[in-house]
Amino acid sequence: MSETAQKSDARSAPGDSEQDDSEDELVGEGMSRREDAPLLRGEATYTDDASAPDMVHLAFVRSEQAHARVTNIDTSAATDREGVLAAFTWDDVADSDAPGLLPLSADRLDCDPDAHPMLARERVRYQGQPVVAVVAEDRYLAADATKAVEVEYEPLDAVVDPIDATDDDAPTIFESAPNNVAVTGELGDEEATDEAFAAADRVVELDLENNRLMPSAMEPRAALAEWDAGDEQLRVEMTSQNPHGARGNLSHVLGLPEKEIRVVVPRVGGGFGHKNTPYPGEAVTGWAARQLGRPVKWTATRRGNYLAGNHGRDHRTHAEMAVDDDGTIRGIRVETHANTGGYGLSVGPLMASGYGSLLASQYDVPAIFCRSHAVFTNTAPVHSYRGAGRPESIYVPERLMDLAGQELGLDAAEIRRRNFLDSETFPHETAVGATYDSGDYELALDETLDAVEYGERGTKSRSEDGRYRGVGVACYVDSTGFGFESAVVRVHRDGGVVVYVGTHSHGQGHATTYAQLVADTLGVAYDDVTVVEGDTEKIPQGTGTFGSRSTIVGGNAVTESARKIREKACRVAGHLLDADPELVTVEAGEFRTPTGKTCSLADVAGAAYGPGLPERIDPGLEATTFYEPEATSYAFGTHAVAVAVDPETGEIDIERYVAVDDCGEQINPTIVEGQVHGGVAQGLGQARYEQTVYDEEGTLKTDTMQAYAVPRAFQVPEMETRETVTPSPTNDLGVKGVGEAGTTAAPPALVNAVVDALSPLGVEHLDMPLTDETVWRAIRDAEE
Ligand code: MCN
Repeated sequence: MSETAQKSDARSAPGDSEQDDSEDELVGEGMSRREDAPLLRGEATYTDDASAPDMVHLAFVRSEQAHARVTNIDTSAATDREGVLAAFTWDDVADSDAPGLLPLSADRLDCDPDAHPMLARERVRYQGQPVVAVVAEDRYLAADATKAVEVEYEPLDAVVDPIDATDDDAPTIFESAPNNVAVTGELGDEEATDEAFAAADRVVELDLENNRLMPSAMEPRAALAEWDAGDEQLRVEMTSQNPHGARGNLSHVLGLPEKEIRVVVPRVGGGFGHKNTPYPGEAVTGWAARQLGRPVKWTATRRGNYLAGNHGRDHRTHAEMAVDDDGTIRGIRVETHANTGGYGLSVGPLMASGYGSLLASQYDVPAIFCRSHAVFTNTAPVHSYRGAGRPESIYVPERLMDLAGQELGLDAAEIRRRNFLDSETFPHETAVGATYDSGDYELALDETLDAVEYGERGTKSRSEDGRYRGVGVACYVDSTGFGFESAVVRVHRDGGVVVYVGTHSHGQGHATTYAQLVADTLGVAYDDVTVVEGDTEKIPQGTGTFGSRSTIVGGNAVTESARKIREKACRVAGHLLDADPELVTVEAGEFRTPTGKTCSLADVAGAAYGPGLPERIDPGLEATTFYEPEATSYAFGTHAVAVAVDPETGEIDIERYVAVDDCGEQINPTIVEGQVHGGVAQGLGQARYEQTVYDEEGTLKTDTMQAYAVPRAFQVPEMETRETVTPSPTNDLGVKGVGEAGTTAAPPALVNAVVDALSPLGVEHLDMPLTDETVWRAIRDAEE
């Protein structure tokens, strides 16, 4: 490991001088995840494992039409069946006190589209949209009864491609958006960019497709809702990355005040961004429980999840880079059409922290202009998928960089090196308004080149074994640390410590990481710290887990609460031991005075909750923090891939994969490595295998796991991970996020490698996914 800076003294607190240099410090240790044992033993339970007395089951009739008017619905044959309680349509929702409309997730639109109704209202706009909700005594009866519902449609022309959708003769999906453009966003200075382009020696340009992906978490979405008429409370147990956000969404759709809704989120079997947004499924389940006065459970089928769960990416981009003959970049100009699906609103072009604001990547680019259009189509809503704007954005400069190098005869590493922001220039505001906090990009590149033995891989000619070899390099920055987070640390009377925090782990290992932070800060044993996420009744407020934010925002929040407790506990201990609190030290849960008198955290807690505290000390041993970092942290890194491409089959063999990532100080290097591994696996999935296919009528052709090629274990290569450590000055812990590093870096690294391998044939670009067939055809076309 190479460090670019000394560890910050971020975790110091009054009276802890012995702790700072302690070899026992847990932060920085690659401890195994405490979450893993029940997972490995098969003891872990999920939403679908939950049940309630008298529970009934819900299943959806989904539209098989992508665009149609709903002219008639006949549910009688379904409701006549024994065991079927109800078959709800929009008319039932309209007759209830629930608005039934999902909140829009965009804050600015150029049109006024209909909100997504929780059951179709007159019209369907994508295949899979829920039309009828059937409730029955068991899930099989419910699923069977959906087939007895008759829905008549008047089909309308459909459009699935975001550029075709803007044609004058394309079908209109929402009347207020005649050309189907939901919003056009602009970022950067167009005039300055035009001038930079006019002054540059040359311009390279590319048309890129960032392929549409379907998040494939092992656990499909699910909910179990119970309405307590006595207490007037709706309890919804569900799959979510963001329990408080889910409560807000349910409140909006169901017209219930937040205080009457409790969202409980147990273990979540993967989210990857798509369990962070409002959907009809959970809302209808909650609504039906209220209507029927019985607990209602719904679990999406895999097909239902693929049809109607948010998809990701799907950009068509025209990108240009103005560059001088010595490789100096003068400007970047981008126009992208982001498919937002029916109703969905792609975060990519809309979020300031997303798409456009990362187009400078790691480079000193004086002028950038980006115009992005979010376009409605008759496809499933598109929203966040691990990276949410970052992979779409970084792919652009990283492909342009290689193309410019190719044209100028400059090596991919060299042209990047010539344009890096200098490590001394931070904080640095880019031409698209992102303020990078810290970075040492050249160091990460050097580490990567060293690990992949870049110098020895120079030849691009066909190797003796008949395969083409190449190396791809991709550098990235990642905006991490959005919003605020709350954390309560409560010490029980017996000294047990419970942390309540508003993030929600769905595979990231927060129960381990937060316990490491609290154990160190508080000076208690790791096993004495329990971490609780996922209950809106227990946790004051929360923003959830997405955008690689939890370590920065949640981590600092729990640390700050632990610090407050430590300070107070030392005062209580000072009172108990008759000593100056400033001189009390804590280690392994024991408070010690300079004269050797000691007491335990249980003694302190007992005193804190008991009578007899001096007036200057408030009773209780609990602290709450609402934390928001000063600014966004920009994680970064460089990935490199060495490939051999077989011209006979088009098969890509990944011979080496090296990832060098910098997420500032690391709380748990093992988890960081795991996060990089998982992200790279998904990034390579996008680059090599995954492609969501709709036909022209808007029918999803890849609606099963057999048709949609998520990489399997044997298709994920060995990878070597290294790190550099550049602390973030934006937060006390000096951390940055890492959860999306792999999905951002791997696609351009792999594409760059394959294009590099095939460059002797004149290949300049290939669109993802680089399936064997795509590569084989490219070679055949080039050779011809
Ligand atoms: N970490 C650390 N030190 C740092 C940064 C992170 O030790 N400087 C560790 C922490 O242990 C933390 C983990 O890495 O538990 C991830 O932290 P962070 O980067 O803050 O990301 P989040 O916890 O906010 O997770 C979000 C991110 C996103 S956006 C998606 S999508 C995602 C992901 O993480 N989906 C996942 N990782 C996933 N992993 C699994 N297994 N399943 C998913 O669905």
